[in-house]
Amino acid sequence: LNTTAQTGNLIGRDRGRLAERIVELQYGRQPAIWSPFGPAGKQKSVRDTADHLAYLAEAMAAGDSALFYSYVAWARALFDGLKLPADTLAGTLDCMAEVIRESLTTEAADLAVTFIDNGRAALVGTGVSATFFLDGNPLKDVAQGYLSALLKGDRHAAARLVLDRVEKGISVRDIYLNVIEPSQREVGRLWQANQVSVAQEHYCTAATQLIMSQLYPWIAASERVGRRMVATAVGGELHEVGIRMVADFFEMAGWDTYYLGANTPPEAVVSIVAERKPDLLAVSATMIFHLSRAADLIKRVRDAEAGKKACILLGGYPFNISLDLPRQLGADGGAPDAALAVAVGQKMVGAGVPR
Ligand code: B12
Repeated sequence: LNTTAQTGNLIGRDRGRLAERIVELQYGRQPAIWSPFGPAGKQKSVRDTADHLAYLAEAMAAGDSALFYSYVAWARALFDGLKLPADTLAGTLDCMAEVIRESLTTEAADLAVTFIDNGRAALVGTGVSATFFLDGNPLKDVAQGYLSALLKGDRHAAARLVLDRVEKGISVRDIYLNVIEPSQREVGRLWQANQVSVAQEHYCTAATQLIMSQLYPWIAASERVGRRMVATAVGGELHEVGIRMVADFFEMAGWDTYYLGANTPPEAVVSIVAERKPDLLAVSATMIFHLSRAADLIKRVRDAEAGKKACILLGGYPFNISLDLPRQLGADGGAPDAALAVAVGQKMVGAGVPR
């Protein structure tokens, strides 16, 4: 029996060996691209290829080829930024399909190659991703000013920009969704295009977290509604700004929130759910290769007594690519941003989602 999910799991488990073989094949085929990188470059290619396979495996495990398509689109923009020849990634996908055909049964390989071919479609077109500072954003100028201050290393100017607006009555919700979220996404895009350094991206994120803390006097002021929520990111996940925003939006809607931040071990989540008995558990995952951890966490929470009563929301980057994914992974639902997370959460808890 070869289901897509089983084949994905097989590829995920065997990705180290498959990656070695794929790189061997590709180095033989495209020596002009690869030989200048030497043995150290070859080791790095094996690691990168194992990463490609991890994304393929998770996309197959979730049964959604859009996840692999989006990853190939992302990798392509990254490779363009690094000025790697245009056919590099196409060559990797060809060798990947070939090695998978050599290694798996025809039936399983057909399933995997369908996903790979879907990914290949992301290599058509320009590959340049557009700015996150959109014209329809009412605070576009503030967002641009905020990021440009941070990229110059001036977090005080960035903080002042935001605090001035909040003092004049712009809501923290608007600052979060129209300034901080697009600015963080834009810095990611610029990093991917090789236009800002890893250090600059770290600085922007650290400064942003500091600035978010300065907004707490406006966040904690709302009337309580007698609902509890716990917010966390899955084990291994280092992205925490999004789930912190989600927790803050619930706080602003009057919920009592318990925010655990990034990289929380599943046992810790299970025990805090038992202790706090929340109405809702919000789980965040950004990296596609953490999707199976999200599914595992949800299962563990549901298997425990207190977890049966909590509604579970799942969100983050991959869930904005594939909207059915939260339910597929066992959650009660998802939402693409912090404002909608509250709307969905309130509805679910009010209605008591049947399971
Ligand atoms: C800052 C950052 C980091 C920091 C995070 C530090 C921290 N303390 O948070 C560090 C340096 C650790 C990091 C590491 C990595 N990162 Co990073 N990172 C980012 C960046 C630039 C910003 C993240 C952020 O703050 N976003 C802003 C928030 C507000 O948006 P959000 O997370 O989407 O959250 C909103 C919604 O998704 C939703 N939501 C989120 N959670 C939940 C939960 C629920 C329940 C619900 C309902 C909704 C919901 O609501 C939120 C608010 O509206 C993004 C770019 C991006 N597009 O986001 C890249 C990005 C996510 N990272 C990326 C990568 C590749 C990595 C690394 C693999 C890099 C590396 N080679 O090491 C590692 C992986 C680390 C790991 N194991 O987790 C890629 C992912 C690409 C992909 N195809 O998967 C991105 C997109 C950058 C890029 N453009 O290439 N990163």
